[in-house]
Amino acid sequence: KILVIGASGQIGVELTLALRKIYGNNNVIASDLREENELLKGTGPYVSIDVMNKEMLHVQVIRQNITQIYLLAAILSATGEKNPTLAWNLNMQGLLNVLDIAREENLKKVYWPSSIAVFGPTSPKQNCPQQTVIEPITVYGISKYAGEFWCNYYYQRFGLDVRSLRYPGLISYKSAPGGGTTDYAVEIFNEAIENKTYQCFLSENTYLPMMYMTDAINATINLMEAPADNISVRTSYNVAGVSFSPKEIAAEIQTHIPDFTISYKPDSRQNIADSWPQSIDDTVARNDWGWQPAFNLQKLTIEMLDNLKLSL
Ligand code: VAH
Repeated sequence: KILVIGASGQIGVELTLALRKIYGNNNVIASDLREENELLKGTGPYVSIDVMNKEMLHVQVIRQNITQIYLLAAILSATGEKNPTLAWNLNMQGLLNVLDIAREENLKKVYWPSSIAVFGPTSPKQNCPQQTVIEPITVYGISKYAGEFWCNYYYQRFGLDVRSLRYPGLISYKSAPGGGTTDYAVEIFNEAIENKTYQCFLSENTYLPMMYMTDAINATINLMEAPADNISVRTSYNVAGVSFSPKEIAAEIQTHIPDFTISYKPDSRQNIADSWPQSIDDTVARNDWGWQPAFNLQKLTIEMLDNLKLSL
């Protein structure tokens, strides 16, 4: 059985629904510290788990006959800068708890997301490669980069089949993001529909690597289903979707909502955004397990507006 930790979060909701479709509702146990997300209710088992409570997590893994764990619980970049100790403790200890239990119980596979946030100001801005100078300057980035090395260690030392992707900023309509620097790319759609105007907390030409959630979920499933021999990266794979700036996504929205207006009021998240690459080179993921994004800016804008209008 599969355990999803952090199932009520932005990625967790969609990943849980996708896994249930593939493996069967009752074979995917959703868990979170928070209460069950509305979209998950009635689709399968839900347990309350605090990933920081290693003993309790271990009991659940045994009791629920878990063979795979997807660990999505984390504090993201902006929130992490407000609460460095909590971000480091949760992001790091949560992963170490899962890796250790997975080793002890000889679990089949573990999935753990990293992020393009591992890259810092000294990494190449354009087509940032899989291996390069990586000097994160946020607690979130530090915890994700350190976590990548722990994943690699558990693979090399204990043979644990743990796999990881460096997600760009993720855009989705089913569940809200929480505390990220790229969240403007989700807020802008909600505001465009509800208020026809959006005040953006990043400046207009802040290019960032982004990805539509459907692509991110497909990348995760494809990676986890790839033969172990194809996996050449046991830290975390670069994957790219589409890079754009607030100005570009606003213009794309205006082709659908002509009277939509945007204003800019950069805040502390601007420094975080400026430290990240503007685009990512994902050649290794394409070669190893056939990664291929499906959503460009035009397509994701249509998807987001259509689905958000429906939910009004
Ligand atoms: C964040 N959405 O903004 C996350 C992501 C690349 C950004 O890791 O912190």
